[in-house]
Amino acid sequence: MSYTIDAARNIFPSTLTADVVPATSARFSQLSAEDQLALIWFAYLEMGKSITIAAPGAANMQFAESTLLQIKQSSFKDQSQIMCDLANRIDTPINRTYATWSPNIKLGFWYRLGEWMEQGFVAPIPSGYRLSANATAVLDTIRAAESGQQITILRNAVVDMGFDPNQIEGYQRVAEPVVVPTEIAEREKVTIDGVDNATIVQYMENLNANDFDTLIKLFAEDGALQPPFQRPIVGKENVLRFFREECQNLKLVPKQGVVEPTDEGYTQIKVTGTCQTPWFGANVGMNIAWRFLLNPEGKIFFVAVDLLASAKELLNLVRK
Ligand code: ECH
Ligand code: GLY
Ligand code: GLY
Repeated sequence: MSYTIDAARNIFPSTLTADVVPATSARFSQLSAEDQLALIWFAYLEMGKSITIAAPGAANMQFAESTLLQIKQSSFKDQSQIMCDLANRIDTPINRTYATWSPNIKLGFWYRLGEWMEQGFVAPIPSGYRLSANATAVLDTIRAAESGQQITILRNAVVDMGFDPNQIEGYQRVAEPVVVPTEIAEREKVTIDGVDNATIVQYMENLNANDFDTLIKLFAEDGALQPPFQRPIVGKENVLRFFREECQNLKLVPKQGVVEPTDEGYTQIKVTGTCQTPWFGANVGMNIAWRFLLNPEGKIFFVAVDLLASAKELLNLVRK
């Protein structure tokens, strides 16, 4: 008997994740499209006072350019309709295009629409728009969350818009091109208190260097990666595609961890630290745990990445 992915998901069960994120995303999805758009607008404006968002790179924008132009050339009434349609996730040509985009292209698209709303090229949220009581409550919950949790809720909202890709037959995924990995000489060395396991250190260093082809060699053939609040992505090929599409230019800052031998020659390792996204850089350090299960050959059979409930959880390295 060896581990199953389902069993692996339960290693280090005392890890406390930020449940406020899925709970708030679920409440958000119940709101009307008008409330959703207005709520994000208000949240985005407020957050913008304390954290700066980086402009999307040209690589992210090129795929959205023609859709953006089409929207810019529409009437205010049509623009409002297009944005509501996105939130309502109905079947429209724009929603089908949107569904094919990687998260970063979707975020870049909304970044540009937000700029155009400010500049008067795209229909604004009606001045004096009053959020419903439910929407106000959701906004209050977001206000009270840590910045890493706030940006995760915003990202979820953007990723979930548009038509459901599972309902589009044989669609082509669209993602920005993969950048060249950082030169070996320029790579930052990672040190983790309590963990000198070479696979774990190389995982961090290769991900930070965008060296996904080397990174994927650390995984077992049937290995899996579970991003925060998602189902595991199973199998080397799928994990590599995820790295290429969604993991460029992240900065992982692991700080401490524990290594423990477990059943049948497997090793479980928990590491905590922070992670930065290229959108916010050092402005937002998300508190993260990595829960690894290495197989007897030392390959990654499973790794869960968790967004932690609070900074206090960084110190929770116990097994039970
Ligand atoms: C406006 C109003 C109308 C509606 C909308 C608007 C625009 C909103 C905009 C929002 C922009 C939001 C952004 C959010 C970015 C969030 C990024 C996050 C990244 C998290 C990454 C993590 C990585 C973890 C991982 C690690 C691994 O080891 C393996 C890989 C991986 C206002 C117009 C919508 C513009 C830019 C949360 C945690 C550590 C699992 C990836
Ligand atoms: N500015 C962040 C990105 O384009 O990914
Ligand atoms: N999930 C990686 C990112 O959007 O930055």
